[in-house]
Amino acid sequence: MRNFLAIGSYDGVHLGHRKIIRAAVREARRFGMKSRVVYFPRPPKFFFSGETENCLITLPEEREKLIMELGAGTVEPLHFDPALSSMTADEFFSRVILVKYKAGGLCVGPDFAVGRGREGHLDYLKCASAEAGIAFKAVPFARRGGHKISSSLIRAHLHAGAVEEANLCLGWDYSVSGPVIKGAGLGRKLGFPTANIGSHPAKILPPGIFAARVKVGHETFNAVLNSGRRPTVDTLDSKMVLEAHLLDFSRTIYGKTLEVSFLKHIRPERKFHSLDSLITHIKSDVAAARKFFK
Ligand code: RBF
Ligand code: MG
Repeated sequence: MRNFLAIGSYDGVHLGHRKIIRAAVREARRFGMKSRVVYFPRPPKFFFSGETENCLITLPEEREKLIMELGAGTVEPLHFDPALSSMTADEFFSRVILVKYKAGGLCVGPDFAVGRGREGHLDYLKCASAEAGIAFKAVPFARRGGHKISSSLIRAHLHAGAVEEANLCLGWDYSVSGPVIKGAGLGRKLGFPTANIGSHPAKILPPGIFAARVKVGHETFNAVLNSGRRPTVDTLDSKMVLEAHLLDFSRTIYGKTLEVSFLKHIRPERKFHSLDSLITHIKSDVAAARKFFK
């Protein structure tokens, strides 16, 4: 069976990506083909810039799960490497799209391009598809507030701590997962024990204090998050950490995996003059989170 192929980086699987993938699923059905989604685990942009940390909206496994939830027949990674990056648009089209993925149809977003230096844009892909006798569908940008939704826009929102705006562009609540790792126990001494989450270094950690939903196994808890460098207790140049204080929760959960969904930005992190002042602010953060969840 031939495939209706959707190909892109799809980092974030945002509202624009969702339109593309749903279109591929729909077109595949219409033509009696299989919908096949191929994605670049490391977006070519980061292959070229060399960035590896604090830059992804979604890890590959998160992307695959979100894509499969949209009804894709299959999803598979294509590793963008020097060989791939040096192909011409013609080589990429014939070797990858036609031969490797046996495309009977192709569906892409408006900013997708193939070949070295991104030489083959939409017009190229449209012509190449017509010549090869396969179907072609270009899906326009999803928009919000006059802006084209893109992974870059969402990354900028996340880097600024603007998670509500990011979530509206994503169509799902931005989340970070990881095991609970042992902290110094200072949170407990302050009266606000936190689960420190060992998140993957490639994931973006939005900076600030947030109201969040935390999943532990099949249970979900309301929480307040600190995602920052703890300047009050640590040196200013210390690493970003993600810690969650779960509301109305008193168990220990070391070793368990948590999934934290960022829901509302409460305030930026600050350096306080005293621990008392930090505690006062954490109390009002907890109150703000409770109010959000009410
Ligand atoms: N640490 C800071 O240095 N500045 C802050 O503004 C700050 N805000 C926090 C808000 C909340 C809701 C929580 C749970 C923690 C916050 N922390 C802050 C981190 C705090 O210093 C940390 O939890 C303890 O040091 C234990 O790791
Ligand atoms: Mg802690």
